[in-house]
Amino acid sequence: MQNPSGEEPETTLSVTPPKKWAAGVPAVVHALEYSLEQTSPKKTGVDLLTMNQVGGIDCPGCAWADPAPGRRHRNEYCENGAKHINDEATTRRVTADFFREHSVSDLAARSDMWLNQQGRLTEPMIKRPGSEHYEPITWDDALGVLAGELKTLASPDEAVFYTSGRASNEAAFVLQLFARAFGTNNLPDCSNMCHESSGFALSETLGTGKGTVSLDDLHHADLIFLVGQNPGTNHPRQLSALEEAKRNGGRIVAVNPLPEAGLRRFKNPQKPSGIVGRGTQIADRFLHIKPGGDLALFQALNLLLLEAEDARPGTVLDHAFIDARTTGFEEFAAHARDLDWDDVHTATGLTREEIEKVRDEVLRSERVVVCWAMGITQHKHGVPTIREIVNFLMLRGNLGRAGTGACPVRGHSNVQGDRTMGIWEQMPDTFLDALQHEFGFDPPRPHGLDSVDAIKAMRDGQVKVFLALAGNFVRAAPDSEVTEEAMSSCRLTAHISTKLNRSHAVCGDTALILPTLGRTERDVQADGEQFVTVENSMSEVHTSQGRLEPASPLLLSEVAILCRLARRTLDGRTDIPWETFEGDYGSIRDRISRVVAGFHDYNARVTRPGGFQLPNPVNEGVFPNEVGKALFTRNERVVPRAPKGHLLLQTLRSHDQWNTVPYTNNDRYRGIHGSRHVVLVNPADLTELGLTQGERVDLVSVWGDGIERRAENFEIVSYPAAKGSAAAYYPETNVLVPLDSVADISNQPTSKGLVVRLELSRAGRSSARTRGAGPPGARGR
Ligand SMILES: Nc1nc2c(c(=O)[nH]1)N[C@H]1C(S)=C(S)[C@@H](COP(=O)(O)OP(=O)(O)OC[C@H]3O[C@@H](n4cnc5c(=O)[nH]c(N)nc54)[C@H](O)[C@@H]3O)O[C@H]1N2
Ligand SMILES: Nc1nc2c(c(=O)[nH]1)N[C@H]1C(S)=C(S)[C@@H](COP(=O)(O)OP(=O)(O)OC[C@H]3O[C@@H](n4cnc5c(=O)[nH]c(N)nc54)[C@H](O)[C@@H]3O)O[C@H]1N2
Ligand code: SF4
Ligand SMILES: [Mo]
Repeated sequence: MQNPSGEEPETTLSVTPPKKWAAGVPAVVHALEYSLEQTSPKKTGVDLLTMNQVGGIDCPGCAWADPAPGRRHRNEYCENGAKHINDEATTRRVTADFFREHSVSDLAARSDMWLNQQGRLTEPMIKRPGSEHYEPITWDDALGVLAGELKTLASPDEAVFYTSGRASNEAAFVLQLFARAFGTNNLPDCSNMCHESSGFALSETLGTGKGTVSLDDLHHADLIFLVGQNPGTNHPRQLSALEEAKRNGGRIVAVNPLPEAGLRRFKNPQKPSGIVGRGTQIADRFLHIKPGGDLALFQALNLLLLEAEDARPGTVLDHAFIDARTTGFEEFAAHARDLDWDDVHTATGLTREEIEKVRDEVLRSERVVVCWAMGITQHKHGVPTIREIVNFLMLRGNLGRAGTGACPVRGHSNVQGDRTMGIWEQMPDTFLDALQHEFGFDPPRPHGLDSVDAIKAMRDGQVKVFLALAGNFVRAAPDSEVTEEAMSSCRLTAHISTKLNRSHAVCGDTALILPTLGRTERDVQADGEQFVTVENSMSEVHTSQGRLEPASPLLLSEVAILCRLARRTLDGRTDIPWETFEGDYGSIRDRISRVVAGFHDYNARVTRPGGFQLPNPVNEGVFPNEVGKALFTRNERVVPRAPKGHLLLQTLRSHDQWNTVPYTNNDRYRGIHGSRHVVLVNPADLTELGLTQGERVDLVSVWGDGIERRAENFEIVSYPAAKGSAAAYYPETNVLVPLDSVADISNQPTSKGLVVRLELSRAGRSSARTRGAGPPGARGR
């Protein structure tokens, strides 16, 4: 499978029919294969048995919730969770010798997979200006260099502090506290590129940016919509919840341009029936929607509900809910009635009859939940689409009751918690007031830079220092070439990381690698062994405690690195007790309990089995938005179109990757093996475009700034993608996403719905090496 250096070169692509079911025995075998590849069997067993158990490690994978403590399986994890944890617990090591051997430009020429597979980072390293190599540095000196650079800035706003969603609540709270005490709100995060559209749409309409649904709600829903998400790959244990919902009589409507395996059948590997049986059918109804058609779909459904109410007054809409809890219904309804069914058909590719069948499902259902993820948020009109989903839920009072609600399915395991802790460039004044009251300094009030604006500011020379708490910014961000130039133009870039990635190689004049403990590892500080806390997609807050020996004795915890940096940088400018925080994370949680709403008695409540659930105002009938009521909205009509000869491209995840980190070149459920440089296109589109499966094409994105963005040398796979659409993997295709192509209102990059054309490849295939390496795998501009 892999050569000794860990690289898995791209081999000849082989394509098999997409799978009709997810999980089952192959999932278990596959997870085990990756585990054995990365760690010793003993270690694998130790980790996995404590994963998602009371007192154990929170899975570092996605943010899906755990069942109540008494209802957990002995193996409460999925294939991908097992892969993620073993990727962290790998026995491979990146040492000082490694950096002596590999220059920065050598590293920049390697593939994402190769970089990740070198193993865990083991000691702090510095690349000095003009040098081609990282060299070892002591922690003291490394933090001294970083603090020194921060102190020379003309303004605190010349620094940016990025967070990726694996960071714990404690680390996140300390980072935002440090940034604000330093004097800036420049706190971009991966959420800017993920669920930002959900946050904006939900805050405006409901007054909370979070989902309103618990696992129990899902289990007891009559009807669940899965819109724009691929649970079999990205939230595998969601399938167990869906299976339970179906056992309770629930039905499922899946809406997706791709017939994803996890939307079809689920063979639960934790049950005998999942091993020998046919598994559970997941979607009762599959809407093969065109990309970006969801706004039109929900507008059409809403019109059909209004018309059903006209036909049988008093039987369809929940007037009690609408009258008591909402505002704007009349204006919404007037707008909703003015709908052109031809446009709906063009936007969705669905017939009126198909949509009417879904309306009938809705009318038969007392309790409805809508789940969504990147297939919605990453479109230009992600915010209006989510607002329209909220309209849809409100019409029949599907909010705030058991078995109902809005479920934005979060990505990273603690991305929601990081936001709760204040990682956001736009935290409201109430939060900043509480910080001020607790810590006695004046937090800056102007909003800071989000991810897209941070890139622009770096590019334009306004930001000089970039510090990342986890993540891989240059690969996660859009317009790879612009982002790389922006990052390289910084005076200093520093990364608190567990594993090597491209952001260490494409770096500032001075660059620091600050290696840190992962979730799996024992974290011992002055006051003894520590645990951290996290919040899942359903607002449950609980502990996570690693048990493994750290990958290297030189690792510091995220909290320790940040506290030491804060002390060095702020020179006693505040009386924040950084040293106490570092020694005892309970002392951080004490402060959180006084600053963040819903966290009273944090230390006591979080150590109860299963932790505690944060209150959701919507479920208490309260809507803390500007109007104090749930808001019906009137949303524009959008018919996404690609000019003739073009397709709408989505960039998405394979089954074998964690965001910017591919584990293998396979995507088992979609039947893709041996290569990630593939583009999935509907056979009818291929005929129209005069192309055939197996041909090599460049993907060229069309954007009105005169710059050519090109991802080279992708092999065509004929695939049942919705007509007019194409799909290819992220991050190889990030080069195609223009920095200015963002979602309205949320400023989230449009990683879905890009207009592209396919040109027969100019480059041809030079060698397996160039395809596996040279990361963007692409050339632009
Ligand atoms: N194994 C694994 N798990 C992960 C991750 C990972 O990389 N690997 N990443 C984590 C993170 S950070 C996140 S945010 C989540 C992401 O979870 P997902 O949102 O499931 O991620 P994507 O791979 O982007 O898939 C988007 C899905 O939306 C569909 N889609 C695309 N465009 C449209 C559209 O216009 N309409 C509709 N209805 N559907 C559309 C796609 O076909 C695809 O099924 O996963 C998390 N979990
Ligand atoms: N084109 C396109 N672009 C996208 C997306 C897309 O669908 N299409 N999706 C977007 C989304 S939803 C997201 S969330 C972002 C993801 O963007 P990021 O969150 O920035 O990227 P990740 O790949 O999750 O980061 C992986 C790195 O995190 C570090 N790491 C892992 N675990 C830990 C830990 O415990 N502690 C620390 N300190 N470091 C750790 C490792 O060094 C690893 O290399 O990408 C976005 N970009
Ligand atoms: S569903 Fe998500 S949180 Fe659960 S085990 Fe799998 S990757 Fe981890
Ligand atoms: Mo995400």
